[in-house]
Amino acid sequence: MILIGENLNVMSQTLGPALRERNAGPIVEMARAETAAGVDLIDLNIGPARRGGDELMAWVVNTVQGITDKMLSLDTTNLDAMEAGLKARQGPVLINSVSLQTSRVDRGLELARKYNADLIGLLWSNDGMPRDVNERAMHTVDFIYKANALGVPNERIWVDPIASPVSVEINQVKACVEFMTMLGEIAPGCKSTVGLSNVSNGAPHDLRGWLNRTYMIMLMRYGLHSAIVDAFDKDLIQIARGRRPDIVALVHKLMDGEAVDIASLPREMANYARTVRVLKGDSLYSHSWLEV
Ligand code: THG
Repeated sequence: MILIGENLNVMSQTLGPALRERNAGPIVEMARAETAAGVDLIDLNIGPARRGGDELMAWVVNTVQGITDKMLSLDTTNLDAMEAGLKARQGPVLINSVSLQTSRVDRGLELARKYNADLIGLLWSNDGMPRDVNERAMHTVDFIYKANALGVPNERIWVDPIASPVSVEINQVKACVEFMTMLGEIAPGCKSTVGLSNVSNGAPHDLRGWLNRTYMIMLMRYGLHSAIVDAFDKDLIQIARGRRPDIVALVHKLMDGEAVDIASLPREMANYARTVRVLKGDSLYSHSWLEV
């Protein structure tokens, strides 16, 4: 599993102001901390950055690329900012992301070709969020057809089915898992990624990791290539690196519908078991899902 650290982002209470003020200290510190935490890429998330995004992205890339040898993921919807970041970058780079909207897709793909970059193909279309697994599959086929025609091969494309919060729509959570089982067939050679923390958006802060980690294991079972993650979730990194086969085995067992006596499990295992049941849609999500 390839891990993309999500923590360098403009929504952060400390890094948002640092980005706006071009205050390099906190940005460098975060990039160093994520590198030390053991992620494979660092996501540079400047948000929509409507005004001055080009200058900002170039500044962040230049601030970070001297202090880490990790691949960089440039995260913005502003394609002028994306191009400025790509120009500044010396080294491997991931475009996060190119969506399917007609006004954007050609330029995004053209940037990937021109700068020899990998890209995340975000399955967001003119109609917004895909409604189910079939729309995700159709969008994927459309996207790789366009990409190939413009000279971008499947091997450079990381498809993102767009994860949504379990507290909002369980069917969308399930659709992403089902999508992973299909991707290899509909898009041979493509990679995949998902914004894992999306699934726990709105959940109590100290409990979010249970949802993120369990969902990661469920998606990994069907070949998830990479994920955008909280770099400081130590348990998540351990699981992604294959050091918790006990947890993975339990999650797989529950995914297969095998009977498990949750009450007899140690607390950590019981928490994973209850979280699988919620993410499968077998029990209803509530903020106290670990207690029931
Ligand atoms: N797909 C792709 N890119 C993405 C997403 C995706 N980029 C943005 C997002 N989703 C992934 N990144 C984050 C970054 C932060 C958080 C969630 C996802 C987050 N932050 C905490 C919060 O908001 O409470 C804390 C913020 C902080 O202080 O750092 O949840 O789906 N391709």
